[in-house]
Amino acid sequence: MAAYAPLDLPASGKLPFTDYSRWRLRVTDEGDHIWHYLRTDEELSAWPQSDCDKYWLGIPLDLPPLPKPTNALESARNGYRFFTHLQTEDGHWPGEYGGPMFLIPGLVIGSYVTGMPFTMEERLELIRYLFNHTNEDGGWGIHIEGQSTVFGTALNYCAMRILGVKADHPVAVKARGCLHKLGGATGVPSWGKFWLSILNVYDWDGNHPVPSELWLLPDWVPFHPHKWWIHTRNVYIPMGYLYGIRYKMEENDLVLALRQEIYTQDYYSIDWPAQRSYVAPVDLYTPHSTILELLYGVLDTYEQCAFPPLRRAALQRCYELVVMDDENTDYQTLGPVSKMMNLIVRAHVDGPQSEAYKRHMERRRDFMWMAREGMMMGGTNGSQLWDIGFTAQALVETGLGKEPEFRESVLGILRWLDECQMRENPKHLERAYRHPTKGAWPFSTRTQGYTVSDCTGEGLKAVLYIQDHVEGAPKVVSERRLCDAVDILLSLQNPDGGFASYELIRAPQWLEYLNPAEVFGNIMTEFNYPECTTSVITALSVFKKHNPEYRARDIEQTVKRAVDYLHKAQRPEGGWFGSWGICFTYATQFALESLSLVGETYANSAAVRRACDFLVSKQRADGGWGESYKSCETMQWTEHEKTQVVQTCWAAMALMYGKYPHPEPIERAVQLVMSRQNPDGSWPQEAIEGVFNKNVAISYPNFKFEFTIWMLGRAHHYLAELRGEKA
Ligand code: LAN
Repeated sequence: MAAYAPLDLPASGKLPFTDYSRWRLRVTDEGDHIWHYLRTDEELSAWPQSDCDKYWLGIPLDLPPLPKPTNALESARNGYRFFTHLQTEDGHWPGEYGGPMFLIPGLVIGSYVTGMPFTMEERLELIRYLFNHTNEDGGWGIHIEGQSTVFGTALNYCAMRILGVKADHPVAVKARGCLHKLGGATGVPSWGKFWLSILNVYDWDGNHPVPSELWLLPDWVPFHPHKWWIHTRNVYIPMGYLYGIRYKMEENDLVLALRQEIYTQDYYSIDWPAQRSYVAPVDLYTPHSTILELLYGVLDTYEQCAFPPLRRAALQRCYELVVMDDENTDYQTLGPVSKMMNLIVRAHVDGPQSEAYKRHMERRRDFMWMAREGMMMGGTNGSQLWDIGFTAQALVETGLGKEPEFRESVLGILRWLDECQMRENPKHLERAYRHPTKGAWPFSTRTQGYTVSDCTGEGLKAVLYIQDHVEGAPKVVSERRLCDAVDILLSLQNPDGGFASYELIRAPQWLEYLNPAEVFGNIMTEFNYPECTTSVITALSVFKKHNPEYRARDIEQTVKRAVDYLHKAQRPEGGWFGSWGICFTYATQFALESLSLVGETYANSAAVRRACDFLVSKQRADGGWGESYKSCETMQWTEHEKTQVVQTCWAAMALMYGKYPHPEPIERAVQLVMSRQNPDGSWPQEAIEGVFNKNVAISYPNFKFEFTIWMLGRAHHYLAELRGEKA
């Protein structure tokens, strides 16, 4: 394919492959992020590069140094001064959302097999990102900080080759060497087997079945796929379709070449059925259970004689579900993996002339983010609401939100929050097995449009904080809409009191034994999460102060049961395990925030005392905290080699929520965080902050502003109070 012709490239990705002064981020009315490359001088003079563009591209902002802070509040203020440079006109903070290293391959393979091109600049910078994220051994891991795996290396190798890197390029040679050392692509985990089969460089016979027929079962069946965790089922719907038709790219020179390059044996001599359950040991996080293996035995046999009318009906059903997700999200779909799989299904069924094809092609760009080290595929179409929610609360709680200097910024936040709340349920609700959305806030944008429990909680809190505490702020979000948000929150509580991520827990937890994706943990069902539960408890408590009448009894009971759940979820060592941020530090901060709102403190609660003592025991000699993403994998506290600013903030916030009576640990945390601040008010990027599915780390680069500002501002007042002074 000419659009993907091989390229002559530099030996490394150190220097940009494109002119970085030409990249611009356009924010659409819906809050989506689209990176453009300007080609003409007219365009360049009509559209100057903003500070936000420059920051994310790694171009120095050349801001003058700010007055050196003499206390924590001044440091927070300087931090916010810097942060306002990154706020866009519509009021929010764009940000990169990278980390996972299995998303570019989906983007590239999906585009390639459906004939969707990239611009030359996109190709070059995607390649450069891959170059810049190789490990020492030449391979890639499942995320940017992880050791090389077959999943990361086989898929990114193919992506790189499709994008135009020649087989004899030094980066390709080294990556191939690494892949071969790991045993070659036969041992790629099941999601990798799938992508390579789509590309026609892995035989479909090397895959266990992905039975689309499950969607024909009656809804009440305990393991019916509509009860699976929404990300898992939304991946397995298009996957089931594409497996069912054994979709594959036509053979071409590149396909034939890749078959020679990624294996350690002759492609045509591979025993494919023997590879179905084979996954390289470095990749294995959740090995198949015996029950799953037995089930696969049955399914492998069924597949030999799949009943054609049944298969057709099942495929039709999966196709309908794909279309409904496309229509509900304006072709963004729920996430980056389903995005590219749905795209292939629609390209196949609807064809390249269809509206669906064109919209899908356009919407790829919402996920493509330009960074200093090249172009990546984001974990979602951004973390817009999540970032703005924390920023709003940081501003109000520190008092910075009241300062005239930041007034415009705060009002911008409120405008954005107002726009972002969902006013309606999705077009396809019950038929698409969706939870209602009216009144909810999503993680990214209203168009993506999925309810998330804690995003609704943070969104609601952020609005209430600004509308009720910033003088003169217009009440743009009406009481009715605030109540709609409360209704959504109340609808999401599970019987044992906790809150999960997108929906109620719909399936029994034994379903986890059927987890077919060897690289993730806890993906089959929703689970309760202390983090999500906290956002809901705190939002409801804040709302209750604002409006003591609306569903007062429901709120009271919900909060009570949620707090009971939190108590039960505390670990014997004193912390809470975090599923979405790293790790015990993250979740313990949330849990203590909840407990503080129901009046539990170090003085009166054994749980809070245990938690604070646990955190204090982890404080380092330099005054900070540092926890590695490995804690999330192993579920045991694991120290990071370096102290981390963001985690220091979480730990110090936790101590303040718990009303920890001794000032020293908090003072030392403040010192550490202040000592790492740059003269322009910013903080440098440190280790990765977030996580999902236990095994994948994901970046939240705006956390280094949100939680620093929040913690420093709060600590200023807290420490003054402890010392009996007036802040
Ligand atoms: C996210 C990001 C945000 C996150 C929080 C709001 C922080 C959390 O409290 C609830 C769950 C949620 C919404 C979440 C779920 C899983 C996501 C969407 C992600 C971690 C971002 C990327 C990830 C998604 C599953 C990535 C695609 C990979 C697959 C395995 C399908």
